[in-house]
Amino acid sequence: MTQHRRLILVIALVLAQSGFAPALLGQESAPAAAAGDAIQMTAKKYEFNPSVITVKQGQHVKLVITATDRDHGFKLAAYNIDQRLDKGVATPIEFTADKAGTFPFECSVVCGLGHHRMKGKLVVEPAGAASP
Ligand SMILES: [Cu+2]
Repeated sequence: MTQHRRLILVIALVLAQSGFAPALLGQESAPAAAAGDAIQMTAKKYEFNPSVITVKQGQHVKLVITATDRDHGFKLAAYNIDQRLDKGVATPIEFTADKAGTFPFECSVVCGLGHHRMKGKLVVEPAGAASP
């Protein structure tokens, strides 16, 4: 190995440690898209976590929900969403939050005695509201 190649290797290693590796090497992990980040959620008897989701009107929302203890469902009637959540599967649910307001969501797969109280809410802040 020539001195020159060794230098390039060292630079590559330094970049790799500072987080530039994926860009440098064109690797698999998708870069985090600032505005369009997925919101990770879990569902279990008898709650969603988080149970309150706040987004901005007009935002493209991507939820990724994993049911951890058994099958559940995610029903957000205001946005015509009713998605089954199979146990252990990270299930993506995407929509554009075009309506402002507070909208309830709930489990849509009967999962036990507490099923009816397995709920949460989506808060869509109106466009033009105070923002940083
Ligand atoms: Cu349920």
